[in-house]
Amino acid sequence: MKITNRDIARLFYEIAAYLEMQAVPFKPRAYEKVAEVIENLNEEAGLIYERGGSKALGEIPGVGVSIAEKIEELLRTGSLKYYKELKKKTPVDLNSFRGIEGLGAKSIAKLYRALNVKNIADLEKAALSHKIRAVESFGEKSEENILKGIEFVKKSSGRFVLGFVMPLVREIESRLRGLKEVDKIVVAGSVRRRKETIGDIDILVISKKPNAVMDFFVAMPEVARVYAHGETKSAIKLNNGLDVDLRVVGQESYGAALNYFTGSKEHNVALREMAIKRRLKLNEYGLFKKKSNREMRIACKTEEELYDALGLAYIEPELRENNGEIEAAILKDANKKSNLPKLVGYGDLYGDLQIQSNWTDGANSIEEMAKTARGLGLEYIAITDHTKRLAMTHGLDDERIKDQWKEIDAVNSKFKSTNGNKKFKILKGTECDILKDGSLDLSDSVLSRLDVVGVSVHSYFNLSRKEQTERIKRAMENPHVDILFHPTGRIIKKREAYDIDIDDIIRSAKKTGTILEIDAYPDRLDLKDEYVRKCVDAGVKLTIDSDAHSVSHLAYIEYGISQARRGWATREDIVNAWPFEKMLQYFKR
Ligand code: DGT
Ligand code: CA
Ligand code: CA
Ligand code: ZN
Repeated sequence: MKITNRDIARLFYEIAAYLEMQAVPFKPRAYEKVAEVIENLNEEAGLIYERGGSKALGEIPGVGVSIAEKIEELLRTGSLKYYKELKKKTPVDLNSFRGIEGLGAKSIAKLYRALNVKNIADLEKAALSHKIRAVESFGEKSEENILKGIEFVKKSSGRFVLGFVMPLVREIESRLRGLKEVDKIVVAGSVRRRKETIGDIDILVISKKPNAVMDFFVAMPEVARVYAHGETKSAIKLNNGLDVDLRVVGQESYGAALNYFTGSKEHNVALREMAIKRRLKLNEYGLFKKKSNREMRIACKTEEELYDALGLAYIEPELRENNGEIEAAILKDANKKSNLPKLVGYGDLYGDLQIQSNWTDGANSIEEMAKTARGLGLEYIAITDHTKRLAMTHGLDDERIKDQWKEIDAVNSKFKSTNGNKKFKILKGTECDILKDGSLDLSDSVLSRLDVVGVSVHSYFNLSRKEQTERIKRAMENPHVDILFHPTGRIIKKREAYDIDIDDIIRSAKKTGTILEIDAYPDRLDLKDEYVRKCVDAGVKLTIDSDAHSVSHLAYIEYGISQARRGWATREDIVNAWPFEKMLQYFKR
């Protein structure tokens, strides 16, 4: 992760706003001034630091020792403790307001102090009741603009990255599961289909006492707004802006309701048409057959029964997009088999092949990463720190990476002695930068001594399609290169993929035996599902890696598995779902 002057400035503006909310005197203005200076520097602070260390940073006008230290911490670690602590102490999440045009951190601080506005829902309420125009330096016009901004955010960027909101989803789910009135609960909708981003959360509950469940639901502490509070259906908005729908159904229609509310809409429509062809009727209440003039419910307490009644094998939620899964699920008479793939499972991975340590921009040591990975049930990890081209991260060169090997050897030998029968291994790897011309940022002789070589693009995102594709192909042609990491470079809701000919890349991966990565980091999920499926069809092998920069990120690997499943990948397609020796043999020699 490269820290730019813009990143630094934005963080300092936020610090100023948080200090302002806490009514700290003078300091907010000081931070704002520094932010302005950094924003307008002619040279990247990262380069200044490279050249002259924190002393050179201190020579920037307005930057004292303490600020220089903060910039240094940011450049070196990618984050800032002081900022995190401030953020924790303040009940306002500035990030949640991002996207509302013209409403900067400073304005939010003002609205918080004047009107106790803590989130977008509060903001909308204040604007609708015309309280904002009364606040100093705001007017009718700004009130209108705020409402327009909220509308825009709702429409365009109202979707949430699944992996980032999943902890909250699970928290709400387990709270509801704990109620004695709840017999069964499932989170359906796009969450169950494990889409990259979700529009809202759809929860389905079976209960004989729905009122108690609903009363609890609408009174949860995170609720910012209640849209509906009924016996079978309630809907709320959480204070982070995310909507939650809750439905309560009876046991008899559980399978049909779960199927309906899981979607996708396109999958549902296609299923309903299949039902009609079989002279059946399918809706959220059940599957029905007309007999004389009565409608009879066909057994569908579970989804399995429902699919079976339609002549289909059970379809995993990740496949339900009407992209051919229904055709593939048709049961062939004799043996009741279908053409659906057996998807790679959530517990199928043996290791993780992209992990950063504190040798570069990771937060934790090699040993800490390894221990956490082992705790998650993995048998190996590869340490793949950045290389020197990524100066901001203190990328490794030919010499420093050799020093790193000594540490890996030392930690590996500890694992042997302390871990008795169950072996755990750290592989020597790299996330080697692909330079502009497709050459690599480490020498061939170093690359040849690594256990696993990953390569990736971190610069020149704007090359023409032809140049970018050729550049990456050239890197894949290097005989030491095993994996192309995060192949398209997109960051969900932040950055478009760079322009490449993906079919050409996949052909070249096939030809050179290069593995393509599914980067599991929640806002990367790169490759996307459609491309995963292209690889599966082409016989190009994949790896699923966390791209962890701290121990807490290692668990993100789950979202990569979802992505693989949505791309129809089986265990055969994923090299780190193979036994270790088989995977090693597949790497280029
Ligand atoms: P999202 O929330 O935008 O990420 O996507 P979903 O798929 O969760 O969509 P949502 O929340 O609007 O609806 C939840 C499920 O309810 C959806 O997956 C399928 C079902 N559903 C909603 N509207 C319709 C509809 O008009 N027709 C049919 N057949 N099903 C629908
Ligand atoms: Ca939904
Ligand atoms: Ca919904
Ligand atoms: Zn990277």
